[in-house]
Amino acid sequence: MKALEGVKILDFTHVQSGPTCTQLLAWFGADVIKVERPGVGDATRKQLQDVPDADSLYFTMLNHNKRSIELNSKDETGKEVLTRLVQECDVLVENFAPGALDRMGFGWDAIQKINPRMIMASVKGFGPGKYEDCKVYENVAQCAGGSASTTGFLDGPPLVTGAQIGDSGTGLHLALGIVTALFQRETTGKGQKVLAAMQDGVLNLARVKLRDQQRLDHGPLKEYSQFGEGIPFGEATPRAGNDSGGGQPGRILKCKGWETDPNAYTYFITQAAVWKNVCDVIGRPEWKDAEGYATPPDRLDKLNEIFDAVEQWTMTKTKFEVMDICNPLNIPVGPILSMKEIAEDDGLRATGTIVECDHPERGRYISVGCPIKLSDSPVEVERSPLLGEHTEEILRSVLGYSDEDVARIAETGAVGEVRKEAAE
Ligand code: CAO
Repeated sequence: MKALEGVKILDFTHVQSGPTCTQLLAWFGADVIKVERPGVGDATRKQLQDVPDADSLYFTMLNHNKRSIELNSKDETGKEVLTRLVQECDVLVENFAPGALDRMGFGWDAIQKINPRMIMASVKGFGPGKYEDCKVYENVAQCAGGSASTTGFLDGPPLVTGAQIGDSGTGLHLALGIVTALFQRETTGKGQKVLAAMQDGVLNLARVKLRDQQRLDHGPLKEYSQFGEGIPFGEATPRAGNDSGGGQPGRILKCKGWETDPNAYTYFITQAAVWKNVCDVIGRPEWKDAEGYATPPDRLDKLNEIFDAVEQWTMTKTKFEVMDICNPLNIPVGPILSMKEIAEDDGLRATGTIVECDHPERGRYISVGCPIKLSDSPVEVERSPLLGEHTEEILRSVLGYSDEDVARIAETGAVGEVRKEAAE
């Protein structure tokens, strides 16, 4: 028994944000039926292809445990099938450009008429307002949501981050909205609209920077390195390099081998509670009680000097040795792990966070499994579907179409390849 067993998802998502959401729901046990344009499918199937003629990793890593049906939703017969799917499913998830679903004839009013219990969940770039009609991709959201302006170094341009907080981050927000709406439906018996705007999702994740924006009204942000460097603050939350986002100062510091290994670094936090341990470890015991160093506020204007001293020590150790020495002393540190190291990490493989899948076209590939672990709802990661792999199965087993119906529908070309097989 899986947590979402029995829940049927009509998955109209594509690219990254929507597919992240429906993949999570599939891992929690929902039956996710991915609707794709006949012969074309999700555009990511053919983007960043590394194996000729095989679905790309972009696609396979975002569409595990789903079934794929080819369906032209603009064709009359396609609309008939889609109407049946809306009747059968609990949730429709989509991340089309604004207005696309209405143009198809399946906007919120139409959906409610067909199935009042249906939850309609959407990712859009922006919420209602002046930008609501814009198409949006990951980095646009990072910029519009406040992340880019607060990422990077003070003397450099705004930066986007490698973590896909606009796409995958918004997918996560949407998934929470969907299960919440399903929970409310238990009481009301009604569906509802769920909207996760990418700008809102990014801002939610960048919340601490809006906190700092308001703190600026009351004086400089003393935990930012620029305070100790005597650089005045401007009107907006500045970029803070690798400064810690919280009240405990931290930095990325070089470790042994940094000259040749781009990831020989550690994150090191001089947490107030373990200041004395930090002083002992780095060989500066005199700082434990010295005037100007003993308390956290005293140290705020000396962060560069302190972290330079810590770095002199970390440069004599590998990033893993730093971890081995600091962890028993409760000093929070973290090695900068490369994607290669993560892919080979036994611990992540043991927990199912890194998995391997077999794919008929591309062979074996590594993927990220479900990052959320439920003790009573285990996850078995299955490969992504081929385009239209389950068209016939869905027409028959989910929608209950007879042989004659399948042949009739197939004949129109509205459902792709099954046409030939069923007509024969
Ligand atoms: N059958 C028939 N038509 C279909 C179909 C199907 N099964 N599936 C999609 N289509 C049609 C849509 O109806 C739409 O047609 P119209 O423009 O005539 O209404 C068309 O395909 C293209 O859809 P789209 O506009 O969503 O796709 P795009 O490539 O032009 O834009 C994107 C992509 C991501 C910019 C846009 O979908 C968007 O802004 N989505 C919302 C925000 C979002 O999720 N962005 C992140 C994506 S991940 O980086």
